[in-house]
Amino acid sequence: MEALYQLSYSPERCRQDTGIGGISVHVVTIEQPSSRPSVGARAAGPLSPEEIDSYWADGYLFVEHAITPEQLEALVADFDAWVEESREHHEPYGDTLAGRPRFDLAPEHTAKAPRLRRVASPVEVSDNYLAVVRDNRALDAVAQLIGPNVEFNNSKINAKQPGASTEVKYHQDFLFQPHSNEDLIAVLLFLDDVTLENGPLNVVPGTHRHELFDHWHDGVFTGAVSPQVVADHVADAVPVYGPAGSACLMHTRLLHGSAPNTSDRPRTLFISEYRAEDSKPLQVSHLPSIYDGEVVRGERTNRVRCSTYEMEFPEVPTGASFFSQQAKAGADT
Ligand SMILES: O=C(O)CCC(=O)C(=O)O
Repeated sequence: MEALYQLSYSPERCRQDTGIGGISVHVVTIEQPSSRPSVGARAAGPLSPEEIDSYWADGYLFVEHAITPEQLEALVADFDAWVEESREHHEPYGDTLAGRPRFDLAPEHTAKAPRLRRVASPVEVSDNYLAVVRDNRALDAVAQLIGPNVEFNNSKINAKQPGASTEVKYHQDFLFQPHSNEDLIAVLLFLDDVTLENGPLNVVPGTHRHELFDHWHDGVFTGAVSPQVVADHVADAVPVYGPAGSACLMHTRLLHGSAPNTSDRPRTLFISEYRAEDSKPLQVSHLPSIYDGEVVRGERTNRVRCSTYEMEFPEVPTGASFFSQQAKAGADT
């Protein structure tokens, strides 16, 4: 299908003067565009114009059959082998480029009931994972949305074994990875059927067009928004679920989180992040990879494109994953 789709760019900017205790405070709200600026020809791909519009309006898109059945089978087989291997370990293990453990275990992990909750950069230890990040149908969709030139950024597996208490607190991915512009998309690929009970991703549609929320609280980078932000938005959250092999494409500014797995079925996501080739990282990666910056669609242009925003730089994690950062947020965020 031909999907050359030029979208117009008209950010609205409004300024309010607010009097607080006799002090005049200038609150600047930047309403982000609901569509991407036109930066050359869009790539052709699997998404219809309506799906493209829906992505830019809501900040996410659910896509079925994002990989082939053969790709799914290979990814699941490798992950099952890692879960078996984790039975022999009592604490996070393996090495990554960052010198942190590759395989992260939840506190309740035992040999009998393994709770492997995170594999950092599986592409470095599995040809099957590497082949999928380099070529899959969801990536074709990403190229339509932020391409034609697309770079791989990072990848990880987030797993919730049956009954796992693992919860992901509400956050925006961009607050972990400032770039020169915000054309970054996470592809959250379902390696299991995702249901309402096994800890689906919950997203708050439209929040990618609003502010960047602070993820620092009382001088601590918690990797999560404040309880007040959660209270303000949680009623609008929607779960994203569907059969294995589906994917959720998510804008880097979208507010999202996910709940513990209360079912007897696992919930495993393979999450790959991609960025427009002209979006340049402004800080060392929180999830370094030898494949970071590989052009996976289109070509290298040697250009940088900048958008306007303000945020505090994140803390680069020292633990096995961001779960240890989010643990600092307390139980109520
Ligand atoms: O594993 C999940 O449910 C959500 C993952 C997530 O929010 C993230 O990795 O940014």
